[in-house]
Amino acid sequence: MRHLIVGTAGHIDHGKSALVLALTGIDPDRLEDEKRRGITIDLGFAHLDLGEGIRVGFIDVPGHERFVRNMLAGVGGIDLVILVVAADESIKPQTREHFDICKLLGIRKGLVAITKADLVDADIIDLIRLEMQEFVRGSFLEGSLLLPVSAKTGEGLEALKDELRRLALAVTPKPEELPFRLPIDRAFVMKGFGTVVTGTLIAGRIEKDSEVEIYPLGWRVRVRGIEVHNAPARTALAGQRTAVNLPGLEAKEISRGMVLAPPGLFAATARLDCKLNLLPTTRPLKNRARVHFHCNTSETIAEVVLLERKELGPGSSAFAQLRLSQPGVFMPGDRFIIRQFSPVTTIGGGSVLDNQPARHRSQDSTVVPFLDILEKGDSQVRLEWLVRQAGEAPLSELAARTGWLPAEVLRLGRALATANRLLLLGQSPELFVHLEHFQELARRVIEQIEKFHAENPLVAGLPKEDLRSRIGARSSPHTGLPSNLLFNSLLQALAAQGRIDVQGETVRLAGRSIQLTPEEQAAKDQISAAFEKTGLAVPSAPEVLAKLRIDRPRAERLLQILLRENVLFKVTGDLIFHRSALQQLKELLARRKAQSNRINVALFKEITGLSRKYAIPLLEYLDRERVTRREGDERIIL
Ligand SMILES: Nc1nc2c(ncn2[C@@H]2O[C@H](COP(=O)(O)OP(=O)(O)OP(=O)(O)O)[C@@H](O)[C@H]2O)c(=O)[nH]1
Ligand SMILES: [Mg+2]
Repeated sequence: MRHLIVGTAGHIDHGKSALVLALTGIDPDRLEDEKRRGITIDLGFAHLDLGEGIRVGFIDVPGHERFVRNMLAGVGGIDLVILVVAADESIKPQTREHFDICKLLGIRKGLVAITKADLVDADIIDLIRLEMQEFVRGSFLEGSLLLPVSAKTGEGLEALKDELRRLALAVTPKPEELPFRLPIDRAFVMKGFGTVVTGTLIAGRIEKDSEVEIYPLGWRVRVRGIEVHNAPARTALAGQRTAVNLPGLEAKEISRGMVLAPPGLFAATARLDCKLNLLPTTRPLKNRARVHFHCNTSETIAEVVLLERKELGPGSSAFAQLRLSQPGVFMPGDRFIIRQFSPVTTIGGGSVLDNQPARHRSQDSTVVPFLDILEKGDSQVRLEWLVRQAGEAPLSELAARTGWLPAEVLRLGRALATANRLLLLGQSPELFVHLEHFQELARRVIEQIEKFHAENPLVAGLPKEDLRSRIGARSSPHTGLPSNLLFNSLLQALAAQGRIDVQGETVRLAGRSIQLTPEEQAAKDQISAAFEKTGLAVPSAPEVLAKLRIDRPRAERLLQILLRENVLFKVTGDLIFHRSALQQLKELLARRKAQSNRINVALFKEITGLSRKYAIPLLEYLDRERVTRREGDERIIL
């Protein structure tokens, strides 16, 4: 089965709706107002089985100049256009505007229907034919069929169906292998069913009973029912006109322009980097101009920030950033239209390149080359550059930025990892790290540790967290601090290469020991000896240090080294003992144990000759060391 969407286009009253009715038997004008006034106001829908496994959904658009915005909500999803021109009127303003829109949206195929053929003579038809040939020259419709038809007599209708059948086979089907996306064009309440939303499924497939999210509302809900072309279905496929029944929601809160997509996969954005094309017939577009922005079924105001120049001339193209007044879900490759703020006329369009760009600084020379790659590169190259620009990016972020299934992002990521462009760290969710970013961070880690050692010769190493903020501080604005996962992988890799040592929370260059000058070594020995000499009866550490002829900050650092080397032990606060003193104490207790394994504070003071001030902290130290164990007022010697 092939599913595709055919749209009408053309000036008001040129017979678009009458043609759809004549082809399908379904009147696309469904509103009471439309029937009464005899014009189309909003989008109309019909469908037709063309045989040979081809099902066509029709989107009939209004031709009235005031309703171009409604036309734009429908035309985004179409694969083929029937450009309608009335034989008795020929080309009119909305013939031009609708056709411009079709060109800007990148519609690739279609035909010209010369309607109301029953109203004019054959030589007039020939004249219109010539005019239309000229009109479509150089466009996607050049060389396509120009067919006189009449909704009244049925002339040309079979030939038109034949041509649609032929074109249908040439159309690239909408991608079923992407996450589903249904830009909503209508939301209403159906008696007995609740809320129903409709739209053209532009990608993927929606299953009955699956969970969906309404973006940007963030509402998640289970699909109770699906209809495709007014018939119940279990699954809706890309390219089908789809109605989805969503129970328990307020239809009022859901509006045209919102998007149904897999829960949590995408993110609504209010900033887009794009390639912008201006129509040849417009005035130049100034930097920071405000325009109406139309993409898929959504519409909002946008500020255009030109990234390459101050002004965009008629008929030219450039990269630009659009700042939207309302966020929406847009994916790279989505086509859009811009219309002048006032008076409202179509002035250009383009395609989305990046749906999560930064606010670029004007002197940032990396922006244009980056967008160039997003515009021209294949999937793999684009993915590599998205990761390169971010430095590191989780899988979920890349799925939201590309519009691909996470499995596809992972597949391409693995290929890039094999080609030594990326590293994939962690598992479910995977973290993508560009190899150049990893190498640059590794270089900075070494650089920062070296710098630290140079500035702090008497300190063994620096805490991990310090190091992380030091290497992150000069990181690019996109990345900030490296994530824990990336940072730990960096340390692991560098340790495995034998370049650094990681001990607990401290990092240092491999093989690095503290380098002391002979003078420092002598001072260190002096401190050690001072503590050794005083044995158990030590005064507080500051008092010991005060007696030495070493300046205080340096003495403190040397003391730290002695503590780290386990020459000295800190029992509490300022109470520090030499290793040998504590050894003697343990031996004393061992001898005591030969008589009795119980001891109390008084006895301890007696056998050690210590005052209470030292006895209590030392006993607590011995408890911690499991030399003794407290039991009530006594201690057991273990
Ligand atoms: N004689 C004749 N009249 C036609 C034909 N097709 C449409 N008409 C008449 O032209 C008028 C406009 O037709 P519609 O189909 O409503 O035109 P439209 O292009 O859909 O107009 P909008 O949707 O408002 O842009 C109606 O009165 C139709 O009856 C035709 O083939 N022959
Ligand atoms: Mg109509």
